[in-house]
Amino acid sequence: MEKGDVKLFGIWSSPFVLIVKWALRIKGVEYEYIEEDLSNKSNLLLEYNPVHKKVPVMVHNGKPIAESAVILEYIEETWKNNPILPDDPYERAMARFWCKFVVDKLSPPIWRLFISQGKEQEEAYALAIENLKILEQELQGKMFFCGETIGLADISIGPLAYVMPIYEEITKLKMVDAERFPLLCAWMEAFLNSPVVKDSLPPGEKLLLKYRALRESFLAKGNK
Ligand SMILES: N[C@@H](CCC(=O)N[C@@H](CS)C(=O)NCC(=O)O)C(=O)O
Ligand SMILES: *[C@@H]1O[C@H](CO)[C@@H](O)[C@H](O)[C@H]1NC(C)=O
Repeated sequence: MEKGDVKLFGIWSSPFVLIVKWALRIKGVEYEYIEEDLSNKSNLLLEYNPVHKKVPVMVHNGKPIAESAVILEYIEETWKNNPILPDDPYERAMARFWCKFVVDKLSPPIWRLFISQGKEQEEAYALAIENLKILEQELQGKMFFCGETIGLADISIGPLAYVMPIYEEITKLKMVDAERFPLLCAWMEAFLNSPVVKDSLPPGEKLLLKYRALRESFLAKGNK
C-alpha cells in the first residue's frame, strides 16, 4: 500500500477527530498525530483550515483536508483496502444518509439536553429519544449499520457509543437503556469492543471531568 505522508491535527477529546482516527486505523494507514490547543491554535492549523479553524485536519502529502465527513470520504477513496462503504450505489447512499441523520437530527438534541435543564432539557430529551428509536429500527436484522462489519455509518455514529454513557452519568438522564433500545445497546457493545475501536478511546475519567466542566460552564452562561 502506498504510504505517503499523513498528518492529523486534533484534540484528544474530539469525536470528530476520533472518527478520522478510526477510519485510518481500519485502513492501516500510519500517520503523525499533532495535538492542538484550541485556546491557542497553531499557525499551521489556521493555515490548513482557514475557513473553519477547527480540528480535525488531515494533511496528505502536504495537502490539507478539513471536515470529518469529507476526510472520511477522502480516506475511503485513497486507500482502497478494507472498504468502509459498500459496493452497491444504493447501499452507499443509505450509509451516507445515516451519517447525515446523526449530524442533522440526532446529535443536536443530545447536545442540547446535555447543556440545558428544565423544560428545554425535557424537550431535547424527547426529541433525542424519538431519533434514537429511528436508529434502533434501522439496526433490525444486523449487527452494524452497514451489515456485518463496521462501515461509514458506524464510524460516524460511533462517538455516541462512548459519549452517551458520560452524558447519562452527568445529567442522570438515561437514554440508551436495554429495555427500550436492545439493538442499539448490542451495537454499542460490539462497536466499543471491536479491534479498531477498543484501544483508541479517550480516557473515560478525564473525559467525564471535561464534560462536567463543559456542562457547568454552559449552564452558568444561561445556555447560550
Ligand atoms: N464539522 C466539523 C466539526 C469539527 C469541530 O467542531 N471541531 C471542534 C473540536 S470538537 C473544534 O475544532 N473547535 C474549535 C473552535 O470551534 O474554535 C467536522 O466534522 O470536522
Ligand atoms: C501559544 O502557542 C505558541 C506555540 O504555537 C506558544 O509559543 C505560546 O507560548 C502559546 N501561548 C499560550 C498562552 O499558551
